[in-house]
Amino acid sequence: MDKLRVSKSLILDWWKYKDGELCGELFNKRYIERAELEEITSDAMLAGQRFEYQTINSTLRGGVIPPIVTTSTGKPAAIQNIVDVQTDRFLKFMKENGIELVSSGVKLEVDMDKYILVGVVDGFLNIDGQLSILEMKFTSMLNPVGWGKDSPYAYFTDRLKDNRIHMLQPRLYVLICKTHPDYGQALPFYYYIASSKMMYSAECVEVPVQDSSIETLLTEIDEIVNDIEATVNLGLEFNALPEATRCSKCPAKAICNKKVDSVTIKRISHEN
Ligand code: SF4
Ligand SMILES: [Mn+2]
Repeated sequence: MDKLRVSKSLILDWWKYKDGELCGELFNKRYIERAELEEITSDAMLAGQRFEYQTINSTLRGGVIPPIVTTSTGKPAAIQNIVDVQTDRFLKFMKENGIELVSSGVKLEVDMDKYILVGVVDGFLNIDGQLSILEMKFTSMLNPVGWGKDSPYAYFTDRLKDNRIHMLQPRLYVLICKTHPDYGQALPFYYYIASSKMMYSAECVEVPVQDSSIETLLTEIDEIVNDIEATVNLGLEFNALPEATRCSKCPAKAICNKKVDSVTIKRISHEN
């Protein structure tokens, strides 16, 4: 097989697959066959893309500018108003703290011999002369109680089934910069998180990443790559989870021969 391209989403999807929450055939199509899949977007995702464009000039593939989010009648959607308010607050935050945006949407790849590490850094910042990594989030999960609580795979806490907080993205991106010849050092990592629900709620969080935690991540990635390669090299299949509702929303549905759309019979035992 070709060298695996190990990204944040590959790792997250692998965890979901191992937890029985992601169809193995989708994993196979996306990361092994690297097939062209449907793009499934929601208003929340479009708003997030537009937010990153208005704040740090991030464009879509091919330099396409994400349009403002509109309703079906073509008027700006309510969420676009939140994007605008949050954009002003971000620009004010940058100015007040003397932070400079150095670059945005930077694609990084590092050949690790056995696999390739890949990541797209939302932005590089200059904070008091220190180059730093910026990850932007526009999310409904920022709330006074703490965010990322609803999903075990939320990007901030990456709370795994064993309740471990993984912090995958900061660790992975710091690792990529450290091993990338253009950077060659562990850079500070910042999240800027803007709420997509409460227009005045936003925060900037620095996540310190120790060398030891990068070493642990490298070991974890090694194990994942070994597991995936063993499955492929032994000619085994990834466990598919065909089920009508799941398949109907699946980005691989047009090219998947395991897809089901019929009603199946389930047996429910109710007697002792
Ligand atoms: S269409 Fe169904 S079986 Fe095929 S990859 Fe998607 S979820 Fe899995
Ligand atoms: Mn982002």
